[in-house]
Amino acid sequence: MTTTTLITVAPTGAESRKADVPALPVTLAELVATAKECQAVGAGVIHVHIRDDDAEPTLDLGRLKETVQALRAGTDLVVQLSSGGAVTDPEGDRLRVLDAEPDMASCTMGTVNFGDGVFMNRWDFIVELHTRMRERGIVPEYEIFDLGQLTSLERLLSRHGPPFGGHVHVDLVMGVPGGMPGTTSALVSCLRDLPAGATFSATGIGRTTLPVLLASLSAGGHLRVGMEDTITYAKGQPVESNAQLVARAAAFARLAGRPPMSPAEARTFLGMRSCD
Ligand code: KMH
Ligand code: ZN
Repeated sequence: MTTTTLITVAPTGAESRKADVPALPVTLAELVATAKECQAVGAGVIHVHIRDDDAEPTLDLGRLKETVQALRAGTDLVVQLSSGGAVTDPEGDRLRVLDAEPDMASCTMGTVNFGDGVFMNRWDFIVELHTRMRERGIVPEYEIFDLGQLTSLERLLSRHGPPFGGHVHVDLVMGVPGGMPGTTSALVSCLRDLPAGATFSATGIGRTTLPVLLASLSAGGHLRVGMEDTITYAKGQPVESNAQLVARAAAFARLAGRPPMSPAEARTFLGMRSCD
């Protein structure tokens, strides 16, 4: 078990609407301001979805490049772009995300029902993402929405080799309607099937945020929090900011005796080349 905790902030996502969630960061200025606040209170990695001028999700390459540059200029955070996008995004656009040259990108390990939609991740598409990331020196975060996706990860690694940097880091995304539940027992079930030597973070969607956070910490795991995953801080209390969620996660991590990693420590932990 590491003596520190990796905290990833997922500030925006592709699902909530700005009109419904005014605190959601959707412009580049809002995103960079959020990133700075979150780094100050304990985040090491930022998982990024971006929006267009109408605050709708987009995978526009020019905007993605601008976003990566602005986050690098304004923070030390590890910049992880979402290759998942929105459930409506075509595979070609999702692969093109890598052209923005982030430090990391997400790589989801299978298809899953996603609320009323379907988050499609065909095997050949997964292999393509994994392979292109390695060719370009981008570290993947393998996103796991259901138990069987860990078996797919094992198959991917055994057939197509390790990721860039050699370290396997997994994010358990729990409590999506259609995926595994956000419970301690589901998290413990996943541990059995983690690839040897892999580390994991976990995030619980909606009301499963706190149970998953506590389960992950107690199991030696790391944390992802943010308004991509929950817009309610406590019952009847909307999230005020992403930093509020990161600060709470950092406080729990300190209580658990594993304080937050700095961004530099996160880079080493994830097997990344250092930023210069
Ligand atoms: N927005 C979801 C459909 C990822 O970022 O890689 C997919 C998602 C996963 O959020
Ligand atoms: Zn995402």
